[in-house]
Amino acid sequence: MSNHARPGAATVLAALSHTIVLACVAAPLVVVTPATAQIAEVEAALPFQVPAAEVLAARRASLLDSIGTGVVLVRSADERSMDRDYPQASDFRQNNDFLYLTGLETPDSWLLLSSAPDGSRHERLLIPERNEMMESWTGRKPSFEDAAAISGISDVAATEEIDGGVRRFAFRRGGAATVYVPLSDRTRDDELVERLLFDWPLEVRDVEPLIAKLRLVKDEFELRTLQRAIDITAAAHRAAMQHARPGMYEYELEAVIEYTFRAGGAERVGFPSIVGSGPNSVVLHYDKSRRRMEAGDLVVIDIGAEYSYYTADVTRTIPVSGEFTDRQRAIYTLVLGAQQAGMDAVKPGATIQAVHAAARAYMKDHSGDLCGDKTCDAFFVHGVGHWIGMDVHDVGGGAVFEPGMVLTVEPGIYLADEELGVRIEDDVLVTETGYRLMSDKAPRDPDEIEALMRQRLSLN
Ligand SMILES: [Mn+2]
Repeated sequence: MSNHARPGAATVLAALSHTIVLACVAAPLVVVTPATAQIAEVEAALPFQVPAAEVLAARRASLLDSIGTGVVLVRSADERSMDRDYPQASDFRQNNDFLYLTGLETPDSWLLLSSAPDGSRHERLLIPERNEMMESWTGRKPSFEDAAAISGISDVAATEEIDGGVRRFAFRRGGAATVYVPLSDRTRDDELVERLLFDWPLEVRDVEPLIAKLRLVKDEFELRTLQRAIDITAAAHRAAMQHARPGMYEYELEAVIEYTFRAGGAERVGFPSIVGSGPNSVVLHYDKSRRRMEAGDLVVIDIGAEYSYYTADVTRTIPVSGEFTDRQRAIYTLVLGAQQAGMDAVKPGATIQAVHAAARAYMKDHSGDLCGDKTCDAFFVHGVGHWIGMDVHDVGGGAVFEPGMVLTVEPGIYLADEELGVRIEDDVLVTETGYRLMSDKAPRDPDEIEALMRQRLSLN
């Protein structure tokens, strides 16, 4: 608005007529009340969980075991600026490695660990001091005692001690010659890290691969938490199956899904929800959700709730009308078979490459003439899967499978000419003898999907 000018009559009229036009064109606002029954199946809703202090202590001990002698520095995420970055204070998300080792969601914090040549170890936590003036805006922040109780680290001091404190810590705790810090693209340019470390004669190494190795094999807390994220995501898929109908916009279906996430206790989405119908079903990372879905479309729904920092990643492809056409069902069944072949290859000692090869081989061998003069694997244009955990594409690289690792198995076929995309993605735990399907609460059999879609819930 310009200066303090009062709106003239013309402006008011224009605004009014705009409203009138909108009222004529827009459909009446539909209040969505989905999914309550689905959530009831995911037990009682539980809020955010952190591991017990003993679990966190065991993770830190494992990290020090893996370095032998040295000092570890891990920094928390920073608070984001409400003015500059994002309008919500609640948008803060802790650095995964920091949370994994401390259980703390405090910003502007440091974890210091040391392991001396004589075998002695020390742990220290630096967090911001409480500021009661600020707490009338932000709510209560953890005190040093609170942080000690959550993390199991008894030596807690103020963040300001990082300057100088790191050197004292390193030298006093056994004159460690090696310092391990996260050396990602982000931290490499970090002025503070540089000032603290690179102007003194110590060897600096990257700690991230060492923590990644630990995070790759999930402990009991992680499996429980991840299972819950997956159960919430499966509930959202069932809700989507019961609400999808021709004429609905993709964003309406996305709203049903994300409502279910939040109602189940998920803090946020693990990644932008993909709800791609018709022509969008062949776009792998379509996340605009703006199209009106029509009878005859398939819709690819690739979603993941994030619960207590663990992210599910489950994809279902469903017919908007509630019934697959023969053609859609034939492609769907081929993808499903390829997925099963991939999962059957999951066992200790195998690799993601082996799973990929098994899924692709099945698809090639069972294509018949479904994809014209090519075999359908020509239209399976991405990798078969990835680790999941605190990141949706979790750390760990190309490791050989061991019990406790969790990966996705997600073949797809994308026929752009027919606007026909099918992806089926499940979350699979490597066990002693093979695998366990963690996302089995989201139907993937085409008959089961159609049966659930027949139980349509009304949005009105
Ligand atoms: Mn995925």
